[in-house]
Amino acid sequence: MAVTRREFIAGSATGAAGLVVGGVLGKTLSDEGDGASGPSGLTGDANSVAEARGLSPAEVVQALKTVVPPGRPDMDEFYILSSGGHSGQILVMGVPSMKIKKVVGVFTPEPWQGFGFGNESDGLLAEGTTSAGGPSTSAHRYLSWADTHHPAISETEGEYDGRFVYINDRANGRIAMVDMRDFKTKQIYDVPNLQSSHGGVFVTQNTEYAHISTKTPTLIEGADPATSLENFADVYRGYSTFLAVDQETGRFDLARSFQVELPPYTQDLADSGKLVSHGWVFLNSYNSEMATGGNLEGKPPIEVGASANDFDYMHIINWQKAEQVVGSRSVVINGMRVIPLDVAVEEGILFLAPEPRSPHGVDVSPDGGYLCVAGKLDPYVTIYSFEKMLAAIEAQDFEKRDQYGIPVLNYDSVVSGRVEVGAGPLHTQYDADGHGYTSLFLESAVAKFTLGEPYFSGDQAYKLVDKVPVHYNIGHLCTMEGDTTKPQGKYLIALNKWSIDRHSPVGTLNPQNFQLVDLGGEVMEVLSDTPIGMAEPHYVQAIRADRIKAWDLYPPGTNPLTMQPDPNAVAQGEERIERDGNRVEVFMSVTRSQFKPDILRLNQGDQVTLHLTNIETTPDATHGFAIPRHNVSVSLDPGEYTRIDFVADVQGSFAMYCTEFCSALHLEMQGWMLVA
Ligand code: CUK
Ligand code: CUA
Repeated sequence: MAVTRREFIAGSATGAAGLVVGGVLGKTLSDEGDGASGPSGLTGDANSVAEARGLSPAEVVQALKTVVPPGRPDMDEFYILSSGGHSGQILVMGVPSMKIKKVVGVFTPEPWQGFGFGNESDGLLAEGTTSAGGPSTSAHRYLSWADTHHPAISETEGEYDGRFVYINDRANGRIAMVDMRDFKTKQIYDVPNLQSSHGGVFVTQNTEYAHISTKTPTLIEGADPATSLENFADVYRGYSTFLAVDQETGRFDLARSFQVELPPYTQDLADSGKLVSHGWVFLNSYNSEMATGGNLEGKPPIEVGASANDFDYMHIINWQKAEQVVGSRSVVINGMRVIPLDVAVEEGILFLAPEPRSPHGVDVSPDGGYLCVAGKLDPYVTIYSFEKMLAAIEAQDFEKRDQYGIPVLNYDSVVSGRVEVGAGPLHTQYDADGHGYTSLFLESAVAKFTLGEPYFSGDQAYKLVDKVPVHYNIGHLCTMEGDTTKPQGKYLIALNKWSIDRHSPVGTLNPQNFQLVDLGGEVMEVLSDTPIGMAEPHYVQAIRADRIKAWDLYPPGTNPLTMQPDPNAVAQGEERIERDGNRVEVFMSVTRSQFKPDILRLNQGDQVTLHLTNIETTPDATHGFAIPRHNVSVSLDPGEYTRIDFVADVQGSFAMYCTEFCSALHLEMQGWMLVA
């Protein structure tokens, strides 16, 4: 029997997320029932509004659990950092509101941040395009798009520390670093020997390294591309890359970085060991058959060839051991130290474990003791024990060696449980109580199951305990800090690939759909749908809001690329134009509501450098600076310095202007660039 709205408000509903709604709410709401009416045309107390809007009791509770009222930003307890998919960016959102707070320009020009439109960020993007197939063969000066997949927030002791976030470019085998003090990209690194990367991005427990690995194996230097597919096993290789992190700046210290050469099995998702498994990394692969396709040449398509064997291989890498031998036993390939495959085997750095065919995620549990591998084509999550792996390695409990001589651990010796979760399992995250949550792509659902000791024992271990439908075709999922040593439970976000009927129609290309799921109750419950109208996010990490220590102002004259005061920044009164032949340097201040100088008198062919400093000390007093017909658009936050270099090669009068509505006289914030 249906509960009327009035009964619901007067009665009691227990929600998850630890919220109890009922008597108290009913009382408060009726006490406020003074008939206030707003521009929506809705009048009366909460009961009447709910009724007028046709909200069911359950929907009212869902809304109450997710609403962040005006002026209460602290009610978003978590931030999520989401990959922007083929937008090449990062999205920052709040939880539980699911409101977008920012889109961070990472690999793709982002006009509203002036990212990639004439200032130093052009240099950053160009620097991130160095290897073969880069600018020389591209229509652009640099690769101007990317497919961001896996964000990795920096960690200390396996907990997010809110300092940096790393993210990879699936398409081009690159990795970027964003500083979480200002949420801006500081470095883009085009990783040698990687043409593409996918799920192999994470940081080690104390951000000693940011890891990135190959997806499709790379053709080795000097091999003939034309015959390469016939000789695939010999001329293609995978690489597991350990980029050492400078703890002060978050940047990659390339002199301390290295790669481990891998067989060409198409390494895919990966994760870092933590606590008991600290010092190790784990990478799945899904094409140990080394299928190469050729469906128009009478061969099976890759999807068939790559699914022929019953097992693929998890790669188990001891990076602390690799760290010890890299100085003496590596070769340098394209500027990167590489530990060759045979050395990795000889030194006990690399092992394999069989995993059911075509696996997707491999996800290490909060205590570091378990690895959950989702089967993609297999309805099970297979749970490996790290302790058993170590024991098997020690006892040389190998079922064989693969064709490259890599020891393959005995499957039965390293697997500690299997849970039948449903169709198309992909990724697993955790809560603090020993539960795993696995996304089921084919079934469009999330499954919740139990791990073994020390969390659950006997009958209670390795059991499916709950399942909730999601809409639709879920890829990743994310519990709050659910891939760290300190998962927070509370919420789960389902990253759904399809949305069909979930949002108002916007044409033939539908948005992705993020669904917020409540983990606080007896059973999981979907609370909200959020369309992501700009990309296909893959992975998301959720960090507690109180771990973020973002700046609201730059110290005067800060260059965001160095996060230091720039020698060319100006204070008020230091503005000037310096000319030496056809070299012109302009030292300009930017403040409400003028550029100083506001007239630039140039000769055609002048080589111009503009040094711009926003001298504001008020938070949010951001100015833009644009030159028409020159593709110059920059954004200057208070205290920020940037530089623009160009040749004044077109005669004319160009009206410079500020692109941010910064003050009542914003429209007057303009100037002239005269090229005669
Ligand atoms: S992958 Cu598994 S659904 Cu790119 Cu992390 Cu997307
Ligand atoms: Cu400065 Cu508008």
